[in-house]
Amino acid sequence: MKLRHRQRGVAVLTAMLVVTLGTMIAVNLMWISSLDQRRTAAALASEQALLYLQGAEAWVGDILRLDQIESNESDHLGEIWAIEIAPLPVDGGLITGRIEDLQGRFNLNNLITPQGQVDELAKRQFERLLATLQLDPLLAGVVTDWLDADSEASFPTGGEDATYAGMDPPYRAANGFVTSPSELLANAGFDLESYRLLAPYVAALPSGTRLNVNTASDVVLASLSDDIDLSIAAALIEERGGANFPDIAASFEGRVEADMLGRIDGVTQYFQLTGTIVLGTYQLTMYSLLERDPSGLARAIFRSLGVP
Ligand SMILES: [Ca+2]
Ligand SMILES: [Ca+2]
Repeated sequence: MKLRHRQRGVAVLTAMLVVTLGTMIAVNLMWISSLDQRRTAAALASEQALLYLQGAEAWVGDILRLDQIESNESDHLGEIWAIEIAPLPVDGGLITGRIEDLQGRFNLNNLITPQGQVDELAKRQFERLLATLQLDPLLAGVVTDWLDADSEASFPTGGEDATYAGMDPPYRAANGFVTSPSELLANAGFDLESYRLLAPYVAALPSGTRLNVNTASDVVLASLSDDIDLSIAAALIEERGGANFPDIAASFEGRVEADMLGRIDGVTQYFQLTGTIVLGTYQLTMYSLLERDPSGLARAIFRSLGVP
């Protein structure tokens, strides 16, 4: 009688254990499958978003090609590419975007010539740009060191391996051209605040580009010469109106050094598309650096997600 009672107790316990184990396995399976579902949905959304943004990029390439065919003699802010793209509804979401002329900014890689030498004229221009923004002009030496091949620090302020070896964690100077202005954040003397101040006025393009004065802002125009302050730059922008300078040489001769005159222009080869897509709860921003050739063909030579 006692034995049978004990056996029944064991049987009940075993049954409870089986039920508990079964429930645990079922819950676990449900959790895994719902995670899988979420993961699949996110992967699908991210792939879909990328495809949509690449579609937008092709569409923008077409806008730039048509502009080249219709008006290859100048590029300015009154042209159709410069107009903010109206939000574009797509299946399940919305795309927004804008095209910017990156040659209206100071090209950081111009600090070094394509042959690898420090370009003193560009360095002085960068010093003026920093000064206009009330940043330390000596940061120009730091950025030049980041780009130049050697490891000899600029005088009086520079930044080479010796500087960065002391950082936590330690790293080394790139000693090569930058692909994104955000690399400045790794440069000694830059913090998020100074970077954010400078970022709208700089670009990372192949070395040797000219500045498009038709699209340059007052801060960038003021970097061209000690004789152009912000108020003269504002007057120059007034002069070009919503379009281009009819005669760039006439507007800038006497205001900038002869060498600098050869570095300004009214046309653009490099544009940046900033495209953002929202698909349900998923959002993605892609930055495309577009290079337009003389025939008008624009292709992406660099793309980045999240950070330009
Ligand atoms: Ca044009
Ligand atoms: Ca260096």
